[in-house]
Amino acid sequence: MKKIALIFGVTGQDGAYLSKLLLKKNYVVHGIKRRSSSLNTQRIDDIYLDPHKKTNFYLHYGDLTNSLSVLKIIEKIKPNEIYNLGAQSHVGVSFDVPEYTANVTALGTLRILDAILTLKMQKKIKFYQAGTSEMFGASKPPQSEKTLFYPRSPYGVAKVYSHWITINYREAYNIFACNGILFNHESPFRGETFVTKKIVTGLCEIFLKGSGKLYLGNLYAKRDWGHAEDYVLAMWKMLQKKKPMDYVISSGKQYTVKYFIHIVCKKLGMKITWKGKGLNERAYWKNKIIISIDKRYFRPTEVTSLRGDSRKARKELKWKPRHNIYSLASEMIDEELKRIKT
Ligand code: NAP
Ligand code: G4F
Repeated sequence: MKKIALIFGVTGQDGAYLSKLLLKKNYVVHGIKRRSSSLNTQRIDDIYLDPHKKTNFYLHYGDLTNSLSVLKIIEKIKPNEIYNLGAQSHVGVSFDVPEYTANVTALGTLRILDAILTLKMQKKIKFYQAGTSEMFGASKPPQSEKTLFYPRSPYGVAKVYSHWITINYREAYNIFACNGILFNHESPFRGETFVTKKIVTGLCEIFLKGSGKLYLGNLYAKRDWGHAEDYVLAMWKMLQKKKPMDYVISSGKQYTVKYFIHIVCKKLGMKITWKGKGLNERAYWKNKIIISIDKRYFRPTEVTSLRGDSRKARKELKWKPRHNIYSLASEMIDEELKRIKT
């Protein structure tokens, strides 16, 4: 019998990579997509077939803000594994829509766990919760499973709720439920408003057109960036263990946003020079300003330094990333150049 997986957040970056991984592992994959006025399935269009034909990949409408829709889908699909990747996942935006972020990103998790319980499926279903390094916030690196949470955004706070409600349901009701605490991971599928993708897209367009301008916020925030393809494998590995546990997944390396710009410029062969400080800092290429600072991209409270200690996952899950920041940036640039040219 094929295993059945249900993915909340299937249309996002990780949802797309995870679906492809599970299909390769011979799962039947069901994904939940939100109703949207424009198409939101671009990342999975290549694996979605006409549902009237025989396929192992199905999409259903649903929404994490709607308990009954969550419950009915789980009852209908009867999955062996549920991956909760659904979230309002943008940290900056969470300051603009904190209540909505809490509803989806915190209570959405509770709705899934409660549905499993209500349906008495706690013995059948394994549950993965997409936790984040944003939960560490102001805590100093390196951050591990033992580091104190000190979130610095409504998004981070919502994820801390999800983390603890997952542990509580595991302990109270014996649900096989794991928290992955994943550090930043990127790919050509990354949403356009996250900083790596924004830099790659902006600089590739400027490079091809010979001019243009990119506006950014804090260039000195430090992040531990990995590749989404490596990170979804860790999610799956967590659910294959005998005992449910929580794991940090990270590269262990840390770079500034400015250094990421440097990597992209180097690969594109663009020689840039920096002038000015603070809000007046700017980058020049061929004597023209191509990067300026715009304070709208600063957050009211920032997470300045993230670097994960993933030794537990490397030992117990035998997980190791295949990519590094250079191969990641290179792949993102190649895909972006292809996209712009076509
Ligand atoms: P993403 O690209 O923003 O995808 C988020 C997914 O959640 C999308 O499919 C989105 O649907 C869906 N979603 C949003 N609101 C929903 C709702 N009300 N009901 C149902 N689905 C909803 O995020 P990602 O980068 O793939 O990340 C996956 C998960 O890991 C998220 O929970 C994120 O918070 C967490 N995480 C990400 C990182 C990272 O660096 N990427 C690190 C740690 C944790 P639409 O396509 O319709 O918007
Ligand atoms: O790319 P970012 O928006 O990612 P952030 O805030 O670290 O959050 C991402 O990673 C988390 C894991 O730690 C996930 F949980 C979360 O869902 C999301 O995927 O910003 C990275 C850094 C920040 O310090 C930000 O202030 O880049 C800085 N930055 C500078 N200029 C910018 C910009 N961020 C964005 N989005 N846009 C800018 O123009």
